[in-house]
Amino acid sequence: MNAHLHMSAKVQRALVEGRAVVALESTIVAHGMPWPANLDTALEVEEIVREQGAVPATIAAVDGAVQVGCDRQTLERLASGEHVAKVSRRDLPVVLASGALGATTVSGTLIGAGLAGIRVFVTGGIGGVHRGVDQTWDVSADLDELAMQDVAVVSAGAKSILDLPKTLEVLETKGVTVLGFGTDRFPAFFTPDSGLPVAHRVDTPEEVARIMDAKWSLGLGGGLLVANPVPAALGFDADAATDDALAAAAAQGIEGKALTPFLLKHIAEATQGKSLAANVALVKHNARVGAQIAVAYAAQSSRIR
Ligand code: PSU
Ligand code: MN
Repeated sequence: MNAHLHMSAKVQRALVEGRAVVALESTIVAHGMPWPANLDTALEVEEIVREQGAVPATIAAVDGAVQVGCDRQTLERLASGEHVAKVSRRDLPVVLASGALGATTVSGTLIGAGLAGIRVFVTGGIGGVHRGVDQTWDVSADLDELAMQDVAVVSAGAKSILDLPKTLEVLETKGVTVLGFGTDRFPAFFTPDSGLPVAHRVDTPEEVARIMDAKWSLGLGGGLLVANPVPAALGFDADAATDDALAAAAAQGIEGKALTPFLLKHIAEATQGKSLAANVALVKHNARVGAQIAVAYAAQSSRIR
């Protein structure tokens, strides 16, 4: 194995034996949620994955390596640390060379999952094309990485702070297969329906597993986005709070990698924690569905082999 890639014993064994493994990101822990909800959620999400019969693998940059499968102590450091780097493809070499602790974004986590051979990855909501892109050129590296790695990402659509029509256009251009899980509509993170259609609908984990196999066995590399809506009871309209957060970010000159964490924090405060509760709920929901997809894909692969 490469000196810059470390797998936990549990994850390595599961992969060798062809059992279901689910990758989890660490930026949501370090920068996406406040302490201690972030640690509680990270631990509960891992437990949900186990309950469904899969092995969780939280990915981060630790001691100079991409760590695939974090222990509790590392999760605690990620959740409580003041100076944890936010790591996408661009940042990864620098953070690895310095040995600093880094939380991987969807893009950074996709790299780790791809290197380890993990085919399913659960997050909250992916990054995408930011509003006002004509001025800022701010397009998340998540979209490029989704196109490059052979991984199915389960997410509650893309974050509602984004320009969702443009985000879907870029996904189409890059050949990322977007599937509505139990829905014909693209979800918008805090709400189950963005008003935009998805090209393809699926209703079972087995269907997703068959689509994954069709894509990769043919050599059509790259990712899939399984868009899983937030449970309706917990979804809510965050439009007003989002507009407010965007105005505050513009007034304070917040941009680049600081923007997404700033907006999420601002919206959580403006909604008295309602958005945080929805965020926690949708990640857990994604973990359940993602683990079921990983189990279905592992079962299907063992039949094919
Ligand atoms: N999903 C969440 N909360 C988050 C994120 C996703 O529920 O905090 C993070 C992911 O790590 C994603 C990142 O990759 O936000 C996008 O950041 P940017 O827009 O700077 O690319
Ligand atoms: Mn950006």
